[in-house]
Amino acid sequence: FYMNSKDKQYTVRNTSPRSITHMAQVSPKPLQMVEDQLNQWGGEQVQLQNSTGRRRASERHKVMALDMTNRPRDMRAVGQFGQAAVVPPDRQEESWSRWSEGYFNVFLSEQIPVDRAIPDTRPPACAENLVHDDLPMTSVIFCFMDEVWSTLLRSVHSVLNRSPPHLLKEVLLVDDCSTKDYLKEKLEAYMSQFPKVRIIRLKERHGLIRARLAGAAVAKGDVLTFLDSHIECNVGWLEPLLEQVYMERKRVACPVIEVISDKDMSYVMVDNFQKGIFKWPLVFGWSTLSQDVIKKNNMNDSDPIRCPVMAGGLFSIDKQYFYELGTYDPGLDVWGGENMELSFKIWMCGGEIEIIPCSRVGHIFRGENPYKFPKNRQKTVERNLARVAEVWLDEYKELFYGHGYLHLLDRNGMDIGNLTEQIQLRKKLGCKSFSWYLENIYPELEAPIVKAEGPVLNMGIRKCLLKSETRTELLIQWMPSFVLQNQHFNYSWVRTFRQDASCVSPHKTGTGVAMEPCDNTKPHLRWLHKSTQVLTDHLIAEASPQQVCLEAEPEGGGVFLKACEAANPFQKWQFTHYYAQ
Ligand code: LR7
Ligand code: MN
Repeated sequence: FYMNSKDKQYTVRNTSPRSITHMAQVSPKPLQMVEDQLNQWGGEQVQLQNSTGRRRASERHKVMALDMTNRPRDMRAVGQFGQAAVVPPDRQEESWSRWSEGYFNVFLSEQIPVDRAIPDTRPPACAENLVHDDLPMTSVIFCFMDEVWSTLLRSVHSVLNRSPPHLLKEVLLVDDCSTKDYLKEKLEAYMSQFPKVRIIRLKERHGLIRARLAGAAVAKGDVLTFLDSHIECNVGWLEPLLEQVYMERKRVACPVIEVISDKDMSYVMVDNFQKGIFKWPLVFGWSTLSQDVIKKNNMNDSDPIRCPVMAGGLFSIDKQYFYELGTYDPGLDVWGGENMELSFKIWMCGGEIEIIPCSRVGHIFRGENPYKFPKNRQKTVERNLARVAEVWLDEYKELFYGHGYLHLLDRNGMDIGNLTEQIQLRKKLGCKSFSWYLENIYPELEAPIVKAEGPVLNMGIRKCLLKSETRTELLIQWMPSFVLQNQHFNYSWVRTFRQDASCVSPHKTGTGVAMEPCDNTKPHLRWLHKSTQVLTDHLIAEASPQQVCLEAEPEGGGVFLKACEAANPFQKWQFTHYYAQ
């Protein structure tokens, strides 16, 4: 499943043999060793990579990855070598008062050189990796909205300083209609010293999704590399990403995202063997590969890691492939969900996503968004996720809605926009189903849509529910020795209580219960059933004003609705099977 990609990765793709260069001679330095590093750099001369020189594979040249910051101008500068910076006692207040400008230590960020050195955190094995010397060029796209000046600059400098010039086509800065004066006035002047940097201004606020698309639309490189605007690219970050995309054009390559501390701006190395995953309701997270998986696949810490989903902010993708995939859904607004959308699209439509451990980029993780959402933040994210769920999740969208988003399903007042184009796109691309994705790409996620199923036993009368074949009413009958098909019900994440396409429904008037065609968007078809195998509970009609429960008639074989009573055994029902959640 996880590839040990040595063979695949470095065999030459075309028939004409290409020469191969050493990517980088890595000298891994744990963070504690920055002092040693400092001494070392003070002494021996380190040769910079001249990446344009072609080398034959037989030559075993030690080549340093390009790092223009490896002999920093000011070795003693605040935050130099990625070390923690300290706010002087008399500036504490100032530092706190500026926190909300970016929701990180903006004061310290300003003190730190825009081209500081950071520790080379690549795993030692990266030293053995080779890359082709005719990799495609990339356009690096930063979109930003009111980004802090010093971090935006440091992001750009880190790209310029640590990317081989022959691989960097341009740096595109897409201003998503920032309000800050410094971003309007000073940016052009500052960036004019770098011929590769271009600034694109959006006339209205679009959010990061459409802002990235605006960058992609004018990009001249063969590969698009998206980055957040508060990052620092580490030594040798670019070559391994481009190598992966080059070897397999449908492969999307992500760097390891390391941490730039929001408090002291130190560069913190992250653990190895992490992959991007999601939990319901489509919440991104990291998951560490188990020792079993690592052993079974004979993985070392420099091997690519296949990811069910990407974090979203940092990745390289073949430009043509990005357009073949139909880019992002342009109907996604401002922030959120686009990483899920693109991840599902990539995997389900024939591509793949990998984290490349030899590529490392630091990112400032912030507690809050430093910009306003034109509409409310929660509503925006919900709407984006609902679009993704409707287009990509098939029947599994019930799990998404069931985990706290039932109000979206009802669509009262919520307009998630037109999805025709996205649905057509999925068809046109001939993408696989979401159940294929779960089975093959994310098998660890247990995703049963039904929470409980089988014959439903009433604990008072000790008989099972039965759907009448001639009437719409539900009946109760003695439990037979074999299971009748019309005794088989299920209870799902969207809280429907159903048999095939018929759902249990309370009568509009009266206390009866009947079956009607299922429709997930109808709130009156929802029931609450909180139960495990041992603990039985009530089936509660959620829509009714006072809580009413399904109750079995001790005599007569009928069921009806009555005010809930905690201790009434005739109101307790148990399904035969419950699924772990
Ligand atoms: O309206 C906006 N316009 C923008 O241009 C809102 C944001 N942006 C810019 C913003 O300035 C920044 O450069 O878009 C970029 C991402 O915004 P962040 O930094 O506020 O997002 P984040 O880091 O909190 O969130 C992660 O999830 C987002 C979901 O939409 C995006 O995919 C981000 O790129 C993504 N960031 C990462 O993957 C970095 C690692 C985080 C993790 C895990
Ligand atoms: Mn970010």
